[in-house]
Amino acid sequence: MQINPDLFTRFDPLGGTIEGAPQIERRLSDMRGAFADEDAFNAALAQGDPVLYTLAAVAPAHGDGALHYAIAQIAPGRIGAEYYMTKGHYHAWRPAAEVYIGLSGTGFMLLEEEESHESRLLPLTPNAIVYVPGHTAHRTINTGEIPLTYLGIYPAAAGHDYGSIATENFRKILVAVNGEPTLVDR
Ligand code: PAN
Ligand code: ZN
Repeated sequence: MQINPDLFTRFDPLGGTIEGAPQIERRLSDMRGAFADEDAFNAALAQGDPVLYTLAAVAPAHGDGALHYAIAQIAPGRIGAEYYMTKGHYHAWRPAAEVYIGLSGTGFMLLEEEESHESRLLPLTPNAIVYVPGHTAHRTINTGEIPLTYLGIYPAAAGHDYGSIATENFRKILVAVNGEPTLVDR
């Protein structure tokens, strides 16, 4: 049966897919400027252009008050010492909050409040729920050995502002120090 995810669908927490939702890919080449170690980024890109994460979004059109949601899956890996992660964004409509639910794998969410620049690092694992307040840049990071999969639910009106992250990146980076995820200044 062809599923129309407008009112009902099913997802695969290991595959990161949602029935009826198209899946988009973000490759290493889409991430220029995101990772702190530019030499490591260029060296990795010279070896190939792997998919770093996929995103399957459902965007029902139900007018004011509608919600959208997406399942993302980040591959395990690192660029230099920095773990594979998402581009990260603010919501274009800054007051829009988001709820993240961990489905499989092990990782973190890095939050950065726009005015204070205060950073928060919160675990994202199965059974974890992370609330992302409005006015807060958010990025997801896979620190594990297997894909990290999670669900995000956000107002349809939120929109994605990637430009602000592209011009001014997160102030903190999550790197492996003696094999342990460690938050340090960029
Ligand atoms: C998530 C993100 C997902 C991919 O659904 O879109 O984690 O990250 P980027 O959008 O930063 O590439 C979300 O926060 N939506 O608002
Ligand atoms: Zn978001």
